[in-house]
Amino acid sequence: MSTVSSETFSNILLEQVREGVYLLTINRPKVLNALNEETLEEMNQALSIIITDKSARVLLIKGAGEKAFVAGADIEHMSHLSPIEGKAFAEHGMHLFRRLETLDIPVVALVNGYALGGGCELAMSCDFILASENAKFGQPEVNLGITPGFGGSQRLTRLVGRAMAMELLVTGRSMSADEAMRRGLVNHVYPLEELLDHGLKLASMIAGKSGSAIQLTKQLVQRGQDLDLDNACIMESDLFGLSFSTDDRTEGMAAFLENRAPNFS
Ligand code: DAK
Repeated sequence: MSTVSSETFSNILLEQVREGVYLLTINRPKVLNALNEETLEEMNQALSIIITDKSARVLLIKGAGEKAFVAGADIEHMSHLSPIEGKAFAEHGMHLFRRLETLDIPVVALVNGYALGGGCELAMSCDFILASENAKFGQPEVNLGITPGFGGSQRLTRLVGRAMAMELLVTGRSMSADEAMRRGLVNHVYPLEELLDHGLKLASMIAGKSGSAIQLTKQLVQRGQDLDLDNACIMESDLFGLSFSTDDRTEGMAAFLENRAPNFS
């Protein structure tokens, strides 16, 4: 894989692997990529870099190594926190995950192994998930005597429904990649060694589409899901109208009428 540019941090790697395609790797394989305060901070910095790059089109997120995406919030780190520090840690993660969810570009999780607790919450903050066959998803916080703290109780419920979310949250059991796909949490499952290639192919396909249309579409899906249908459809009409003000709309329609591929700006 050739790289256009890369930024090295202590706990993550941020690479621009193709024009417009960023790959963020959580890089703490010795602790199965568990999230501590520094990792959250570095991910925040990485998002700031991506936001200022107007050519950014897609962000992929994976874990380093072959065993884990992210095995949760760092339990060693959390074991020393006071209740006030615990609240601050949860707020830090919540803010970061919400930033990911509302980023202007699609964010895709490549779940290459364990996605437990904060790892499952991170994956669920992405727009969708591709998983390897060895992936395992779960919210095992009940085993530690705590509740999910990075939005897991809310996003899991929205994604798999209340009854299944309750079962997973109160038992702490893990789901295989296949079960997660059946339950609507995962879009596709691939052999581990093929996961990144599939992620990159998908990212290239997205990067070739209209960036402005994708940005507006993400807003529609993200903001629309918490609205009633009437107001959501009004928002869709508004953003549909707004899309007619873009150069991409002029180019996309002209290309269709001239029977050629569009060249989006
Ligand atoms: N944190 C820290 N270290 C971890 C870790 C984690 N979450 N998961 C694994 N490790 C470390 C292990 O301690 C071990 O370190 P060494 O002993 O080698 O030094 C190394 O990674 C390899 O792990 P194992 O030896 O355990 O590997 P196995 O293959 O045997 O087992 C496993 C893999 C994923 C099943 C197991 O490691 C495991 O159960 N890990 C913990 C999974 C877990 O419970 N995750 C959820 C964490 S709770 C909140 C904010 C956030 C959250 C909650 C509240 N507020 C502040 C309110 C979120 C909570 C969570 O995410």
